[in-house]
Amino acid sequence: MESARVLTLAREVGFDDAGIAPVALPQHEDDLNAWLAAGHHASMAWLERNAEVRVDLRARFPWAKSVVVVLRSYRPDPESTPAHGLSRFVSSYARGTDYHDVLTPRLEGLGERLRAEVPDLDFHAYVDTGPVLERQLAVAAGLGWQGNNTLLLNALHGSRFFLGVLITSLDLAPTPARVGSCGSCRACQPACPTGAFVAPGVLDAGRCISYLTIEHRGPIPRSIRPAMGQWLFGCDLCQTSCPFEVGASAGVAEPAFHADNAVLGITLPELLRLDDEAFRARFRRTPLWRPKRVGLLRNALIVVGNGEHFDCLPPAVELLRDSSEVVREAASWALARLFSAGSQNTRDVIDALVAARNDEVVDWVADGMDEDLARLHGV
Ligand code: B12
Ligand code: SF4
Ligand code: SF4
Repeated sequence: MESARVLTLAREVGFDDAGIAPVALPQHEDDLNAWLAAGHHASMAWLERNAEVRVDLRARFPWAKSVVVVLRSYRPDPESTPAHGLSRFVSSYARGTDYHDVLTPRLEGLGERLRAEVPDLDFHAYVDTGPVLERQLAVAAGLGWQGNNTLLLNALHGSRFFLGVLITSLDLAPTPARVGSCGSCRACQPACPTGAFVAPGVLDAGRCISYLTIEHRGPIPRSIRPAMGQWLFGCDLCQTSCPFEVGASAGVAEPAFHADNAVLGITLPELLRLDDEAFRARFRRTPLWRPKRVGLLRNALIVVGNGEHFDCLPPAVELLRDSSEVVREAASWALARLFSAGSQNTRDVIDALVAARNDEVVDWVADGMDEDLARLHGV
């Protein structure tokens, strides 16, 4: 089979672009190990596992001879993004159907189309979840270059697209590399509000809002919360600040990735009032399920504390007594940020916080509440 035929089929099944990469990337082994050794993967211990597979897929798939790398845009169609509800607080990649659910069956479908033409074909599809350096494979497949924001950039599509890899037993020639680079641009570096880039092209995931709001469990360090701004889930800033993203001309996302009003069409106070059952019913089959109720409410309370969301006062006070310590401490922080010392209504907030502080709370929650009470008292 010719590479060109594979790429035609990839477009036919619904990908915007595709290329062929080799199965081994030994040139990235040292950099990967250096990144892990520096602890830039924070609590994502799963990134330490299967290092040998990440740099050579034959360690898991001995029959592998080539990798078909595919790309599908999720750039939001402004017409489809409702201004109300939660969607303005959610990264553009996560406002619709979970991309794993959309793209994994599509990529497997591509494998079946190939098998129809090459009956003894072996293949395996990964979208995001495998021990694979997807962006490095995409560069090797000629789909673009790795930008200083660490993402794959493509002159036509910008960077707001998903990648997927189909590992195959087909002996295909890699697609020639495409020319492209960030040149002297560094716009994404200062655009990151939490200073997550330790150098251009090197991300400290532990400081990235995407990691903090989606992958991190437990309380988010207080020192970083103010910089997280109004992001409830994920963050777009190192992409929307990029000239290649702004100038991208191709690939409006498919309807499945448009903002889903049935999920996101609630207000912040309504989100804060969801109990476990209501949370499950609304978010179970969406990207926002990953941090679960505790993580998403923790994030929402940080949004509240960073904005003038005074309509969230009543549910935030109720959350001072939530069953989760993470939520209780975040509620305390949000209330102290909403009401600075001496502002109107501070009395009620102080009373609620003192009552919550008098409950039996673990040390780190008590420390946070003491700090918040001191703030409210102007000490
Ligand atoms: C873990 C992960 C994350 C982590 C870590 C991100 C990261 N940059 O690695 C977190 C949770 C933070 C994250 C966030 C996001 N992610 Co993510 N993520 C992944 C995942 C699962 C693995 C990535 C990985 O292997 N990282 C490991 C490190 C080692 O990779 P690296 O940054 O390229 O590291 C290299 C450099 O550090 C370099 N290096 C080391 N030392 C030095 C020194 C110098 C001087 C230089 C220049 C380089 C250098 O060498 C390393 C190895 O080559 C991939 C899917 C996959 N399987 O590949 C998706 C993936 C990368 N994510 C994706 C997306 C969409 C996002 C978000 C945009 C989501 C959002 N809007 O919130 C953000 C973007 C944040 C950002 N700027 O990266 C897409 C990216 C698509 C694209 N256009 O590139 C992917 C490919 C998922 C997919 N299938 O579509 N993600
Ligand atoms: S996603 Fe946001 S927090 Fe993470 S590196 Fe990009 S700009 Fe920084
Ligand atoms: S903003 Fe500039 S430096 Fe950053 S990824 Fe885009 S082109 Fe590269």
